Amino acid sequence: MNFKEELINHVDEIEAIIKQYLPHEAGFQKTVLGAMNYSILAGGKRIRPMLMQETYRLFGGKEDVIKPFMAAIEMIHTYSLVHDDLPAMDNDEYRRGRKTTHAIYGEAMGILAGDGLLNLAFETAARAFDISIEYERIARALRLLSVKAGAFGMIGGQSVDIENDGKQIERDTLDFIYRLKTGALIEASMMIGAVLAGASQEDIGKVEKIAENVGLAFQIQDDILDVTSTLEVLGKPIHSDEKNHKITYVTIEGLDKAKEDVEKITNNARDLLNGLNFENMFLDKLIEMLITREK
Ligand code: GRG
Repeated sequence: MNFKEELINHVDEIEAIIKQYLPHEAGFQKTVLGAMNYSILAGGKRIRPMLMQETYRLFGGKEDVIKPFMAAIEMIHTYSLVHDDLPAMDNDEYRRGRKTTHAIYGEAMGILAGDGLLNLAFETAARAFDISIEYERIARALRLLSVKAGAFGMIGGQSVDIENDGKQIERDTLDFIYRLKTGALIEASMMIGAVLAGASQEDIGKVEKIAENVGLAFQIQDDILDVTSTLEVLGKPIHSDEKNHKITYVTIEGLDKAKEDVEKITNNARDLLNGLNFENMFLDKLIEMLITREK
């Protein structure tokens, strides 16, 4: 099996795990449950649960305890996208090639679907206590999930991003935004994998550093793709960063340096990964793929 086939199999496996934890669309609140399912089942690369599972495997993890956390991280990621697309934030009508949640269900239901997914994420992650008696590891993983998704993680990054919208920001502000807005959930994904597999404190610290690099490379690559792949709006091709008037790594450093830096940062992550006393070839290839991806 080549890497691409392996990747497809992994995504299929992850989709099946996520579906296991989704609500049935029944009862008086079936509209919000439908909106939650609509948003999480819209596709997506499932990179965060994949990084989590592969980091768990890297440190020898073989149990089902990782599964509720894999679903939970994708629920949190999805809620962040649903809220990011709202009129009060990016006001986007399309994502992943289909209508955004609020465009279908209305703004109020978009807010509630995001809130519903965030709460469901913690309810789901807490199910790990029914699967394993490694209570201390699970509690540490839950804490990581809350911190990295919260005001000292993704929400903090998004807030600084919103506050600086349309302003001429410097590299240090951009770095802060990227580290938190994009990086924090990637750090949570990989660190939770390590924690649940029982990795040492020293190795968990190394994983945080690897994930920080992966998150940064991933976001810069996203900026590059924004420039190199065009969107059609009203029949006219435009670049998505042009649409949002955003300052990005590419607008500050230029396209060539951005490409160079993605490669450097990714290689740094891979060197750190290969310096551990554990090996996971698939994880290494997955990280490499982040710089060659085209969406
Ligand atoms: C609203 C609290 C709150 C946070 C929003 C994730 C986010 C923070 C905003 C989305 C906008 C954006 C470009 C964020 C950077 C992270 C990023 C590249 C998200 C897209 O993740 P992918 O590419 O998406 O993994 P898929 O669709 O594949 O799941």
